[in-house]
Amino acid sequence: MIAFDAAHQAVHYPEDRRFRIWVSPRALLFVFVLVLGPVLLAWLQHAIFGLPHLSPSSASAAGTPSGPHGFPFWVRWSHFSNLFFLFMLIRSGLSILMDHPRLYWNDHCTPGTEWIRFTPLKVPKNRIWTAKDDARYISPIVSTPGYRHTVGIARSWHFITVYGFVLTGAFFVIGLLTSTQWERLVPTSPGVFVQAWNTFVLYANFHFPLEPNGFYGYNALQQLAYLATVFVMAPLAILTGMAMSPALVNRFPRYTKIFGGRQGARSTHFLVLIGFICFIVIHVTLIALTGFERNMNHIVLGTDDLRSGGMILGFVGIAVVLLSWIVAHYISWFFPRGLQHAQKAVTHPVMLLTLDRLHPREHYTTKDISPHFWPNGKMPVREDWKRLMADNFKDYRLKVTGLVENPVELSLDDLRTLGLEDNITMHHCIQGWSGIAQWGGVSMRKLIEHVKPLPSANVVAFYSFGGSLYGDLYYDTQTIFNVLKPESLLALTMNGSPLPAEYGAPVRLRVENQLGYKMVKWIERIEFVTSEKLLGEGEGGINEDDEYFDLLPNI
Ligand SMILES: Nc1nc2c(c(=O)[nH]1)N[C@H]1C(S)=C(S)[C@@H](COP(=O)(O)O)O[C@H]1N2
Ligand SMILES: [Mo]
Repeated sequence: MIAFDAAHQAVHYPEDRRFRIWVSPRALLFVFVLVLGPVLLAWLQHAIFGLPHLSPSSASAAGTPSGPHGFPFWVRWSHFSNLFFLFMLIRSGLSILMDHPRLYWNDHCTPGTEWIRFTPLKVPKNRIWTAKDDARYISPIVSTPGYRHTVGIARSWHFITVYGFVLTGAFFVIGLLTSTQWERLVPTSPGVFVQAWNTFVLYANFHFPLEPNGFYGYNALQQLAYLATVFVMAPLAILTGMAMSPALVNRFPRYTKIFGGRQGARSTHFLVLIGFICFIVIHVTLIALTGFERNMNHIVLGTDDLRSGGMILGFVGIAVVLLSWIVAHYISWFFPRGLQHAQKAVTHPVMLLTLDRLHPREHYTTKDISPHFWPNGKMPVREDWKRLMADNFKDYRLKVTGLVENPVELSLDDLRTLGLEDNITMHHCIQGWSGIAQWGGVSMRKLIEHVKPLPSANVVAFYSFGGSLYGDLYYDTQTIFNVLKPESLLALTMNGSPLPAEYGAPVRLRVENQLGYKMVKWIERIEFVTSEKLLGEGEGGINEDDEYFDLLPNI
Protein backbone atom coordinates (compact mmCIF):
# COMPACT_ATOMS: atom_id res chain seq x y z
CA MET A 1 0.00 0.00 0.00
CA ILE A 2 1.12 3.57 -0.57
CA ALA A 3 2.00 4.82 2.88
CA PHE A 4 -0.15 7.88 3.39
CA ASP A 5 2.48 9.41 5.64
CA ALA A 6 2.93 13.14 6.12
CA ALA A 7 4.95 13.50 2.90
CA HIS A 8 2.36 11.67 0.78
CA GLN A 9 -0.46 13.45 2.55
CA ALA A 10 1.10 16.80 1.71
CA VAL A 11 1.23 15.88 -1.99
CA HIS A 12 -1.99 13.94 -2.45
CA TYR A 13 -4.28 15.51 0.13
CA PRO A 14 -3.19 19.15 0.40
CA GLU A 15 -4.89 21.71 2.60
CA ASP A 16 -6.01 23.73 -0.37
CA ARG A 17 -8.56 21.52 -2.09
CA ARG A 18 -10.72 24.29 -3.50
CA PHE A 19 -12.25 23.57 -6.87
CA ARG A 20 -13.06 26.41 -9.24
CA ILE A 21 -13.66 26.49 -12.96
CA TRP A 22 -12.82 29.63 -14.84
CA VAL A 23 -13.68 29.90 -18.53
CA SER A 24 -12.37 32.65 -20.77
CA PRO A 25 -15.06 35.10 -21.94
CA ARG A 26 -14.42 34.11 -25.55
CA ALA A 27 -14.91 30.44 -24.85
CA LEU A 28 -18.07 31.25 -22.87
CA LEU A 29 -19.44 33.27 -25.75
CA PHE A 30 -18.66 30.42 -28.12
CA VAL A 31 -20.52 27.88 -25.98
CA PHE A 32 -23.38 30.31 -25.58
CA VAL A 33 -23.75 30.75 -29.33
CA LEU A 34 -23.30 27.03 -29.97
CA VAL A 35 -25.96 25.97 -27.47
CA LEU A 36 -28.31 28.93 -27.33
CA GLY A 37 -28.17 29.70 -31.05
CA PRO A 38 -30.03 26.57 -32.16
CA VAL A 39 -32.47 26.84 -29.24
CA LEU A 40 -33.33 30.43 -30.20
CA LEU A 41 -33.78 29.39 -33.82
CA ALA A 42 -36.09 26.61 -32.68
CA TRP A 43 -38.15 29.08 -30.65
CA LEU A 44 -38.28 31.45 -33.58
CA GLN A 45 -39.50 28.69 -35.88
CA HIS A 46 -42.17 27.80 -33.33
CA ALA A 47 -43.26 31.44 -32.98
CA ILE A 48 -43.53 32.03 -36.74
CA PHE A 49 -44.50 28.70 -38.25
CA GLY A 50 -45.82 26.79 -35.26
CA LEU A 51 -44.54 23.38 -34.21
CA PRO A 52 -43.38 21.15 -37.05
CA HIS A 53 -45.44 18.13 -37.85
CA LEU A 54 -43.47 14.91 -37.77
CA SER A 55 -45.09 12.06 -39.60
CA PRO A 56 -44.23 8.85 -37.77
CA SER A 57 -41.84 6.87 -39.91
CA SER A 58 -42.81 3.42 -41.00
CA ALA A 59 -40.34 1.99 -38.54
CA SER A 60 -42.09 3.64 -35.67
CA ALA A 61 -45.33 1.87 -36.35
CA ALA A 62 -44.51 -0.58 -33.60
CA GLY A 63 -44.60 -4.20 -34.42
CA THR A 64 -44.09 -3.86 -38.15
CA PRO A 65 -40.50 -4.82 -38.70
CA SER A 66 -39.83 -3.32 -42.10
CA GLY A 67 -36.03 -3.33 -41.84
CA PRO A 68 -33.20 -4.31 -39.52
CA HIS A 69 -34.42 -4.20 -35.97
CA GLY A 70 -33.92 -5.56 -32.50
CA PHE A 71 -30.77 -5.74 -30.42
CA PRO A 72 -28.65 -8.82 -31.16
CA PHE A 73 -26.38 -10.08 -28.40
CA TRP A 74 -23.30 -8.31 -29.79
CA VAL A 75 -25.03 -4.91 -29.65
CA ARG A 76 -26.13 -5.52 -26.07
CA TRP A 77 -22.74 -6.77 -24.93
CA SER A 78 -20.78 -4.02 -26.60
CA HIS A 79 -23.19 -1.49 -25.10
CA PHE A 80 -22.37 -2.76 -21.62
CA SER A 81 -18.67 -3.18 -22.29
CA ASN A 82 -18.51 0.32 -23.69
CA LEU A 83 -20.26 1.74 -20.64
CA PHE A 84 -17.76 -0.03 -18.40
CA PHE A 85 -14.62 1.12 -20.21
CA LEU A 86 -15.82 4.61 -21.08
CA PHE A 87 -16.50 5.40 -17.43
CA MET A 88 -13.04 4.13 -16.46
CA LEU A 89 -11.51 6.35 -19.13
CA ILE A 90 -13.52 9.37 -18.02
CA ARG A 91 -12.66 8.87 -14.36
CA SER A 92 -8.94 8.33 -14.91
CA GLY A 93 -8.94 11.10 -17.51
CA LEU A 94 -10.22 13.57 -14.91
CA SER A 95 -7.36 12.64 -12.57
CA ILE A 96 -4.86 13.19 -15.38
CA LEU A 97 -6.45 16.52 -16.29
CA MET A 98 -6.14 17.87 -12.76
CA ASP A 99 -2.38 17.35 -12.80
CA HIS A 100 -2.17 20.37 -15.08
CA PRO A 101 -5.57 21.98 -14.64
CA ARG A 102 -5.37 24.35 -17.60
CA LEU A 103 -6.31 23.88 -21.25
CA TYR A 104 -4.96 25.88 -24.16
CA TRP A 105 -5.17 26.25 -27.90
CA ASN A 106 -1.45 27.06 -28.13
CA ASP A 107 1.55 24.82 -27.54
CA HIS A 108 3.41 27.28 -25.32
CA CYS A 109 1.05 26.95 -22.37
CA THR A 110 1.91 30.46 -21.24
CA PRO A 111 -0.01 31.11 -18.01
CA GLY A 112 -2.94 33.39 -18.74
CA THR A 113 -3.48 32.04 -22.28
CA GLU A 114 -5.61 29.10 -21.13
CA TRP A 115 -9.25 29.05 -22.28
CA ILE A 116 -10.34 27.11 -19.22
CA ARG A 117 -8.77 26.36 -15.88
CA PHE A 118 -9.83 24.12 -13.03
CA THR A 119 -7.96 25.93 -10.32
CA PRO A 120 -8.62 29.11 -8.39
CA LEU A 121 -4.94 30.03 -8.68
CA LYS A 122 -3.28 32.41 -11.06
CA VAL A 123 0.39 31.71 -11.67
CA PRO A 124 2.43 33.98 -9.38
CA LYS A 125 4.93 36.10 -11.27
CA ASN A 126 7.35 36.94 -8.47
CA ARG A 127 8.66 33.43 -7.75
CA ILE A 128 9.28 30.09 -9.39
CA TRP A 129 5.96 28.29 -9.75
CA THR A 130 6.49 24.78 -11.04
CA ALA A 131 3.93 22.70 -12.90
CA LYS A 132 3.91 20.37 -9.88
CA ASP A 133 2.99 23.29 -7.60
CA ASP A 134 0.10 23.93 -9.98
CA ALA A 135 -1.46 20.43 -9.77
CA ARG A 136 -4.89 20.30 -8.13
CA TYR A 137 -6.85 17.94 -5.93
CA ILE A 138 -9.89 16.09 -7.28
CA SER A 139 -12.22 13.94 -5.23
CA PRO A 140 -11.77 10.15 -5.59
CA ILE A 141 -15.57 9.95 -5.77
CA VAL A 142 -15.58 11.35 -9.31
CA SER A 143 -12.17 10.20 -10.52
CA THR A 144 -9.71 7.31 -10.39
CA PRO A 145 -7.63 7.37 -8.28
CA GLY A 146 -8.39 11.01 -7.46
CA TYR A 147 -6.56 13.10 -4.87
CA ARG A 148 -3.73 15.31 -6.13
CA HIS A 149 -0.79 14.47 -8.37
CA THR A 150 -1.66 10.80 -8.93
CA VAL A 151 -1.03 10.99 -12.66
CA GLY A 152 1.08 7.80 -12.75
CA ILE A 153 -1.68 5.61 -11.36
CA ALA A 154 -4.36 7.42 -13.38
CA ARG A 155 -2.39 6.77 -16.57
CA SER A 156 -2.14 3.09 -15.70
CA TRP A 157 -5.94 2.88 -15.60
CA HIS A 158 -6.31 5.01 -18.71
CA PHE A 159 -3.88 2.95 -20.76
CA ILE A 160 -5.16 -0.44 -19.58
CA THR A 161 -8.84 0.34 -20.13
CA VAL A 162 -8.29 2.05 -23.47
CA TYR A 163 -7.67 -1.40 -24.93
CA GLY A 164 -11.13 -2.44 -23.77
CA PHE A 165 -12.67 0.69 -25.26
CA VAL A 166 -10.95 0.29 -28.63
CA LEU A 167 -11.62 -3.46 -28.87
CA THR A 168 -15.28 -2.93 -27.96
CA GLY A 169 -15.54 -0.28 -30.65
CA ALA A 170 -13.90 -2.53 -33.24
CA PHE A 171 -16.14 -5.47 -32.27
CA PHE A 172 -19.24 -3.26 -32.54
CA VAL A 173 -18.31 -1.73 -35.88
CA ILE A 174 -17.47 -5.14 -37.35
CA GLY A 175 -20.87 -6.32 -36.14
CA LEU A 176 -22.56 -3.35 -37.79
CA LEU A 177 -20.81 -3.84 -41.09
CA THR A 178 -21.32 -7.59 -41.30
CA SER A 179 -25.06 -7.32 -40.60
CA THR A 180 -27.82 -4.95 -41.65
CA GLN A 181 -27.71 -3.19 -38.29
CA TRP A 182 -25.65 -0.33 -39.74
CA GLU A 183 -28.82 0.90 -41.44
CA ARG A 184 -30.15 1.74 -37.98
CA LEU A 185 -27.32 4.25 -37.44
CA VAL A 186 -26.30 5.55 -40.82
CA PRO A 187 -28.79 7.89 -42.53
CA THR A 188 -29.82 6.58 -45.92
CA SER A 189 -31.80 9.63 -47.02
CA PRO A 190 -31.13 13.35 -46.68
CA GLY A 191 -34.62 13.72 -45.22
CA VAL A 192 -33.18 12.48 -41.95
CA PHE A 193 -31.48 15.83 -41.37
CA VAL A 194 -34.70 17.80 -41.82
CA GLN A 195 -36.51 15.40 -39.54
CA ALA A 196 -33.70 15.64 -36.97
CA TRP A 197 -33.99 19.42 -36.95
CA ASN A 198 -37.75 19.27 -36.57
CA THR A 199 -37.35 16.79 -33.73
CA PHE A 200 -34.97 19.22 -32.09
CA VAL A 201 -37.50 22.04 -32.52
CA LEU A 202 -40.04 19.93 -30.64
CA TYR A 203 -37.66 19.13 -27.77
CA ALA A 204 -36.51 22.74 -27.55
CA ASN A 205 -40.13 23.81 -27.15
CA PHE A 206 -40.68 21.17 -24.47
CA HIS A 207 -42.75 18.89 -26.66
CA PHE A 208 -41.98 15.27 -27.21
CA PRO A 209 -42.18 13.98 -30.74
CA LEU A 210 -44.15 10.80 -31.14
CA GLU A 211 -41.33 8.52 -30.05
CA PRO A 212 -40.82 5.47 -32.25
CA ASN A 213 -40.30 2.14 -30.59
CA GLY A 214 -36.51 1.93 -30.54
CA PHE A 215 -36.71 -1.79 -31.17
CA TYR A 216 -37.68 -1.01 -34.75
CA GLY A 217 -36.25 2.40 -35.41
CA TYR A 218 -34.93 5.58 -33.81
CA ASN A 219 -36.15 9.10 -34.20
CA ALA A 220 -34.00 11.04 -36.62
CA LEU A 221 -32.21 13.14 -34.01
CA GLN A 222 -31.55 10.08 -31.91
CA GLN A 223 -30.11 8.30 -34.95
CA LEU A 224 -27.76 11.20 -35.69
CA ALA A 225 -26.71 11.42 -32.03
CA TYR A 226 -25.82 7.72 -32.01
CA LEU A 227 -24.06 8.07 -35.33
CA ALA A 228 -21.97 10.98 -34.05
CA THR A 229 -21.09 9.18 -30.84
CA VAL A 230 -19.89 6.06 -32.60
CA PHE A 231 -18.35 7.53 -35.73
CA VAL A 232 -17.20 10.99 -34.66
CA MET A 233 -16.64 11.24 -30.93
CA ALA A 234 -15.05 7.84 -30.33
CA PRO A 235 -12.58 8.09 -33.25
CA LEU A 236 -11.81 11.69 -32.28
CA ALA A 237 -11.04 10.60 -28.72
CA ILE A 238 -8.60 8.00 -30.06
CA LEU A 239 -6.99 10.28 -32.65
CA THR A 240 -6.52 13.21 -30.26
CA GLY A 241 -5.20 10.80 -27.64
CA MET A 242 -2.54 9.68 -30.08
CA ALA A 243 -1.81 13.29 -31.03
CA MET A 244 -0.51 13.86 -27.51
CA SER A 245 2.24 11.23 -27.75
CA PRO A 246 5.69 12.87 -27.66
CA ALA A 247 7.08 10.15 -29.91
CA LEU A 248 4.38 10.71 -32.51
CA VAL A 249 4.20 14.51 -32.27
CA ASN A 250 7.96 14.88 -32.54
CA ARG A 251 8.11 12.53 -35.51
CA PHE A 252 4.98 13.74 -37.32
CA PRO A 253 4.39 17.30 -36.13
CA ARG A 254 1.97 17.85 -38.99
CA TYR A 255 -0.37 15.11 -37.78
CA THR A 256 -0.90 16.99 -34.55
CA LYS A 257 -1.49 20.26 -36.41
CA ILE A 258 -4.78 18.75 -37.66
CA PHE A 259 -6.09 19.23 -34.14
CA GLY A 260 -4.56 22.66 -33.66
CA GLY A 261 -1.29 21.35 -32.23
CA ARG A 262 -0.40 19.38 -29.14
CA GLN A 263 -2.58 21.50 -26.87
CA GLY A 264 -5.37 21.67 -29.42
CA ALA A 265 -5.39 17.88 -29.30
CA ARG A 266 -5.48 17.95 -25.50
CA SER A 267 -8.32 20.49 -25.47
CA THR A 268 -10.24 18.50 -28.08
CA HIS A 269 -9.67 15.30 -26.10
CA PHE A 270 -11.26 17.09 -23.13
CA LEU A 271 -14.15 18.42 -25.23
CA VAL A 272 -14.86 14.89 -26.41
CA LEU A 273 -15.00 13.86 -22.75
CA ILE A 274 -17.57 16.63 -22.18
CA GLY A 275 -19.40 15.43 -25.30
CA PHE A 276 -19.56 11.89 -23.93
CA ILE A 277 -20.83 13.14 -20.56
CA CYS A 278 -23.53 15.27 -22.24
CA PHE A 279 -24.50 12.32 -24.40
CA ILE A 280 -24.76 10.00 -21.39
CA VAL A 281 -26.91 12.48 -19.43
CA ILE A 282 -29.34 13.13 -22.30
CA HIS A 283 -29.41 9.49 -23.40
CA VAL A 284 -30.21 8.20 -19.91
CA THR A 285 -32.83 10.92 -19.34
CA LEU A 286 -34.65 10.12 -22.58
CA ILE A 287 -34.41 6.38 -21.97
CA ALA A 288 -36.11 6.96 -18.63
CA LEU A 289 -38.77 9.28 -20.06
CA THR A 290 -39.74 7.21 -23.08
CA GLY A 291 -40.67 3.91 -21.48
CA PHE A 292 -37.91 2.86 -19.15
CA GLU A 293 -38.82 -0.81 -18.71
CA ARG A 294 -39.37 -1.43 -22.41
CA ASN A 295 -36.13 0.35 -23.32
CA MET A 296 -34.17 -1.60 -20.72
CA ASN A 297 -35.53 -4.88 -22.07
CA HIS A 298 -34.31 -3.84 -25.53
CA ILE A 299 -30.73 -3.16 -24.57
CA VAL A 300 -30.28 -5.73 -21.79
CA LEU A 301 -32.29 -8.76 -22.89
CA GLY A 302 -32.96 -7.99 -26.54
CA THR A 303 -36.72 -8.45 -26.04
CA ASP A 304 -39.51 -5.98 -26.75
CA ASP A 305 -42.01 -6.19 -23.92
CA LEU A 306 -43.03 -4.45 -20.73
CA ARG A 307 -41.81 -6.93 -18.14
CA SER A 308 -39.17 -5.79 -15.64
CA GLY A 309 -36.43 -8.37 -16.26
CA GLY A 310 -34.26 -6.05 -18.36
CA MET A 311 -34.54 -3.26 -15.85
CA ILE A 312 -33.56 -5.48 -12.92
CA LEU A 313 -30.62 -7.02 -14.77
CA GLY A 314 -29.70 -3.53 -16.01
CA PHE A 315 -29.45 -2.30 -12.44
CA VAL A 316 -27.23 -5.26 -11.63
CA GLY A 317 -25.02 -4.20 -14.54
CA ILE A 318 -24.88 -0.63 -13.24
CA ALA A 319 -24.00 -1.97 -9.78
CA VAL A 320 -21.13 -3.92 -11.35
CA VAL A 321 -19.86 -0.73 -12.95
CA LEU A 322 -20.08 1.19 -9.67
CA LEU A 323 -18.31 -1.67 -7.90
CA SER A 324 -15.53 -1.56 -10.49
CA TRP A 325 -14.81 2.06 -9.48
CA ILE A 326 -14.51 1.06 -5.84
CA VAL A 327 -12.30 -1.91 -6.69
CA ALA A 328 -10.14 0.31 -8.91
CA HIS A 329 -9.80 2.75 -6.05
CA TYR A 330 -8.53 0.06 -3.68
CA ILE A 331 -6.21 -1.46 -6.25
CA SER A 332 -4.78 2.02 -6.78
CA TRP A 333 -3.87 2.47 -3.15
CA PHE A 334 -3.11 -1.09 -2.03
CA PHE A 335 -1.49 -2.58 -5.13
CA PRO A 336 -0.07 0.35 -7.12
CA ARG A 337 3.04 -1.60 -8.07
CA GLY A 338 0.97 -4.49 -9.39
CA LEU A 339 -1.12 -2.02 -11.35
CA GLN A 340 1.97 -0.33 -12.76
CA HIS A 341 3.35 -3.71 -13.84
CA ALA A 342 0.04 -4.74 -15.39
CA GLN A 343 0.05 -1.57 -17.45
CA LYS A 344 3.66 -2.16 -18.41
CA ALA A 345 2.81 -5.70 -19.52
CA VAL A 346 0.18 -4.47 -21.97
CA THR A 347 1.88 -1.24 -23.10
CA HIS A 348 5.63 -1.71 -23.11
CA PRO A 349 5.78 -4.42 -25.82
CA VAL A 350 3.44 -2.36 -28.00
CA MET A 351 5.62 0.73 -27.56
CA LEU A 352 8.76 -1.19 -28.46
CA LEU A 353 7.12 -2.37 -31.67
CA THR A 354 5.59 0.94 -32.67
CA LEU A 355 6.18 4.42 -31.22
CA ASP A 356 9.61 3.73 -29.79
CA ARG A 357 10.92 3.05 -33.28
CA LEU A 358 10.16 6.55 -34.47
CA HIS A 359 12.97 9.05 -34.69
CA PRO A 360 12.20 12.61 -33.61
CA ARG A 361 12.21 14.94 -36.58
CA GLU A 362 11.12 18.42 -35.64
CA HIS A 363 11.32 21.57 -37.70
CA TYR A 364 10.75 24.42 -35.32
CA THR A 365 12.41 27.76 -35.82
CA THR A 366 13.53 30.39 -33.33
CA LYS A 367 10.20 32.13 -33.98
CA ASP A 368 8.44 29.11 -32.46
CA ILE A 369 10.26 29.30 -29.12
CA SER A 370 7.87 29.59 -26.18
CA PRO A 371 7.89 32.89 -24.29
CA HIS A 372 7.30 30.98 -21.06
CA PHE A 373 8.55 27.46 -20.37
CA TRP A 374 7.02 25.84 -17.30
CA PRO A 375 9.77 24.82 -14.90
CA ASN A 376 9.36 21.55 -13.03
CA GLY A 377 11.01 19.67 -10.21
CA LYS A 378 12.84 20.67 -7.09
CA MET A 379 15.95 22.82 -7.31
CA PRO A 380 19.01 21.16 -5.79
CA VAL A 381 19.65 22.21 -2.22
CA ARG A 382 23.04 20.50 -1.97
CA GLU A 383 25.90 22.74 -0.94
CA ASP A 384 28.29 21.30 -3.54
CA TRP A 385 25.90 22.21 -6.34
CA LYS A 386 25.42 25.71 -4.90
CA ARG A 387 29.17 26.23 -4.70
CA LEU A 388 29.62 25.04 -8.29
CA MET A 389 26.79 27.30 -9.39
CA ALA A 390 28.31 30.31 -7.63
CA ASP A 391 31.50 29.66 -9.56
CA ASN A 392 29.84 29.21 -12.96
CA PHE A 393 30.59 25.48 -12.77
CA LYS A 394 34.31 26.07 -13.30
CA ASP A 395 35.15 23.04 -11.15
CA TYR A 396 32.27 20.89 -12.35
CA ARG A 397 33.25 17.46 -13.61
CA LEU A 398 30.69 15.17 -15.21
CA LYS A 399 31.60 11.65 -14.10
CA VAL A 400 30.80 8.96 -16.65
CA THR A 401 31.37 5.50 -15.19
CA GLY A 402 30.08 1.94 -15.12
CA LEU A 403 30.33 -0.54 -17.96
CA VAL A 404 32.53 1.55 -20.24
CA GLU A 405 35.99 1.08 -21.69
CA ASN A 406 36.89 4.66 -21.04
CA PRO A 407 35.49 6.12 -17.81
CA VAL A 408 35.90 9.89 -17.81
CA GLU A 409 35.46 13.05 -15.82
CA LEU A 410 34.58 15.91 -18.13
CA SER A 411 34.55 19.62 -17.47
CA LEU A 412 32.07 21.78 -19.35
CA ASP A 413 34.90 22.73 -21.73
CA ASP A 414 35.74 19.06 -22.28
CA LEU A 415 32.11 18.43 -23.10
CA ARG A 416 32.08 21.30 -25.58
CA THR A 417 35.12 19.91 -27.40
CA LEU A 418 33.17 16.71 -28.10
CA GLY A 419 31.13 18.77 -30.57
CA LEU A 420 28.00 20.81 -30.11
CA GLU A 421 24.63 20.70 -31.76
CA ASP A 422 21.38 22.65 -31.41
CA ASN A 423 17.78 21.51 -31.66
CA ILE A 424 14.53 23.39 -31.33
CA THR A 425 12.08 20.90 -29.91
CA MET A 426 8.74 20.52 -28.20
CA HIS A 427 8.81 19.34 -24.62
CA HIS A 428 5.94 17.21 -23.29
CA CYS A 429 5.44 16.91 -19.57
CA ILE A 430 3.48 13.95 -18.20
CA GLN A 431 1.24 16.49 -16.51
CA GLY A 432 -0.01 17.74 -19.86
CA TRP A 433 1.79 21.00 -20.62
CA SER A 434 4.17 21.52 -23.53
CA GLY A 435 6.68 24.15 -24.56
CA ILE A 436 9.15 24.80 -27.34
CA ALA A 437 12.78 25.64 -26.63
CA GLN A 438 16.18 25.52 -28.23
CA TRP A 439 18.65 23.16 -26.58
CA GLY A 440 22.36 23.16 -27.33
CA GLY A 441 24.90 20.60 -26.19
CA VAL A 442 26.67 17.34 -26.85
CA SER A 443 24.76 14.55 -28.47
CA MET A 444 24.62 11.38 -26.42
CA ARG A 445 25.94 9.60 -29.48
CA LYS A 446 29.18 11.60 -29.22
CA LEU A 447 29.52 10.83 -25.53
CA ILE A 448 28.92 7.15 -26.18
CA GLU A 449 31.58 7.11 -28.90
CA HIS A 450 33.93 8.75 -26.43
CA VAL A 451 33.41 6.43 -23.43
CA LYS A 452 32.80 3.21 -25.43
CA PRO A 453 30.23 1.17 -23.48
CA LEU A 454 31.01 -2.53 -23.03
CA PRO A 455 28.78 -5.01 -24.85
CA SER A 456 27.08 -5.85 -21.54
CA ALA A 457 25.86 -2.25 -21.12
CA ASN A 458 22.25 -1.69 -22.20
CA VAL A 459 21.07 1.17 -20.05
CA VAL A 460 22.35 4.64 -19.14
CA ALA A 461 21.51 6.08 -15.73
CA PHE A 462 21.55 9.83 -15.06
CA TYR A 463 21.91 10.99 -11.47
CA SER A 464 20.97 14.49 -10.42
CA PHE A 465 22.21 16.91 -7.80
CA GLY A 466 18.52 17.56 -7.14
CA GLY A 467 16.05 15.70 -4.99
CA SER A 468 12.81 13.96 -5.89
CA LEU A 469 9.28 14.68 -4.75
CA TYR A 470 9.79 12.64 -1.58
CA GLY A 471 13.33 13.78 -0.92
CA ASP A 472 15.50 11.04 -2.44
CA LEU A 473 18.05 11.62 -5.14
CA TYR A 474 16.50 12.22 -8.57
CA TYR A 475 17.65 9.71 -11.15
CA ASP A 476 16.33 8.20 -14.34
CA THR A 477 17.45 5.78 -17.04
CA GLN A 478 17.36 5.41 -20.79
CA THR A 479 18.14 2.48 -23.02
CA ILE A 480 21.30 3.05 -25.06
CA PHE A 481 19.08 2.35 -28.06
CA ASN A 482 17.01 5.43 -27.21
CA VAL A 483 19.80 7.89 -26.48
CA LEU A 484 21.32 7.09 -29.85
CA LYS A 485 18.27 8.62 -31.50
CA PRO A 486 18.58 12.02 -33.18
CA GLU A 487 18.18 15.06 -30.91
CA SER A 488 19.18 13.09 -27.81
CA LEU A 489 21.40 15.57 -26.05
CA LEU A 490 23.30 16.50 -22.94
CA ALA A 491 22.15 20.10 -23.06
CA LEU A 492 24.40 22.90 -21.82
CA THR A 493 22.38 25.80 -23.22
CA MET A 494 18.74 26.79 -23.48
CA ASN A 495 17.60 29.32 -26.08
CA GLY A 496 21.23 30.29 -26.71
CA SER A 497 22.29 31.00 -23.10
CA PRO A 498 23.92 28.73 -20.53
CA LEU A 499 21.25 26.61 -18.81
CA PRO A 500 19.53 28.76 -16.19
CA ALA A 501 19.57 27.31 -12.67
CA GLU A 502 15.90 26.30 -12.65
CA TYR A 503 16.16 24.56 -16.03
CA GLY A 504 18.95 22.20 -15.00
CA ALA A 505 22.35 23.92 -14.84
CA PRO A 506 24.98 22.91 -15.68
CA VAL A 507 23.85 19.88 -17.74
CA ARG A 508 20.51 18.25 -18.44
CA LEU A 509 19.27 15.49 -20.67
CA ARG A 510 17.00 15.93 -23.71
CA VAL A 511 15.34 12.86 -25.29
CA GLU A 512 12.66 14.02 -27.65
CA ASN A 513 10.58 10.89 -28.07
CA GLN A 514 9.58 10.68 -24.42
CA LEU A 515 8.00 12.63 -21.58
CA GLY A 516 9.77 15.29 -19.53
CA TYR A 517 10.45 13.31 -16.37
CA LYS A 518 12.93 11.14 -18.26
CA MET A 519 15.09 14.21 -18.88
CA VAL A 520 17.14 14.53 -15.74
CA LYS A 521 18.18 18.08 -14.86
CA TRP A 522 21.22 19.15 -12.81
CA ILE A 523 23.14 16.01 -13.85
CA GLU A 524 25.92 15.02 -11.46
CA ARG A 525 27.03 11.76 -13.00
CA ILE A 526 26.21 9.16 -15.61
CA GLU A 527 26.54 5.41 -15.26
CA PHE A 528 26.28 2.62 -17.84
CA VAL A 529 24.66 -0.57 -16.49
CA THR A 530 23.21 -3.82 -17.76
CA SER A 531 19.68 -3.13 -16.57
CA GLU A 532 17.60 -0.51 -14.80
CA LYS A 533 16.45 -3.28 -12.48
CA LEU A 534 19.74 -2.95 -10.57
CA LEU A 535 19.04 0.64 -9.53
CA GLY A 536 16.71 2.07 -6.90
CA GLU A 537 13.51 0.08 -6.70
CA GLY A 538 14.28 -1.30 -10.13
CA GLU A 539 11.55 0.47 -12.07
CA GLY A 540 13.84 2.69 -14.13
CA GLY A 541 13.86 6.02 -12.30
CA ILE A 542 12.76 7.83 -9.18
CA ASN A 543 9.35 8.72 -10.64
CA GLU A 544 8.88 5.15 -11.82
CA ASP A 545 9.86 3.92 -8.32
CA ASP A 546 7.86 6.41 -6.25
CA GLU A 547 5.02 7.60 -8.45
CA TYR A 548 4.39 4.57 -10.66
CA PHE A 549 5.28 6.38 -13.88
CA ASP A 550 6.12 4.35 -17.01
CA LEU A 551 9.58 3.09 -17.80
CA LEU A 552 9.15 4.04 -21.46
CA PRO A 553 6.76 6.97 -21.85
CA ASN A 554 6.35 7.32 -25.61
CA ILE A 555 2.78 8.33 -24.75
N1 LIG B 1 16.64 16.47 -11.33
C1 LIG B 1 15.40 16.60 -11.79
N2 LIG B 1 15.20 16.55 -13.13
C2 LIG B 1 13.96 16.68 -13.64
C3 LIG B 1 12.85 16.86 -12.78
C4 LIG B 1 13.08 16.92 -11.39
O1 LIG B 1 12.17 17.07 -10.59
N3 LIG B 1 14.36 16.78 -10.94
N4 LIG B 1 11.58 17.01 -13.34
C5 LIG B 1 11.39 16.46 -14.66
C6 LIG B 1 10.14 16.86 -15.26
S1 LIG B 1 8.73 16.14 -14.65
C7 LIG B 1 10.08 17.68 -16.34
S2 LIG B 1 8.61 18.00 -17.14
C8 LIG B 1 11.26 18.37 -16.82
C9 LIG B 1 10.99 19.85 -16.74
O2 LIG B 1 11.99 20.57 -17.34
P1 LIG B 1 11.93 22.15 -17.32
O3 LIG B 1 12.02 22.55 -15.88
O4 LIG B 1 13.04 22.61 -18.14
O5 LIG B 1 10.60 22.52 -17.86
O6 LIG B 1 12.40 18.08 -16.05
C10 LIG B 1 12.53 16.77 -15.61
N5 LIG B 1 13.79 16.62 -14.98
MO1 LIG C 1 7.08 16.50 -16.12
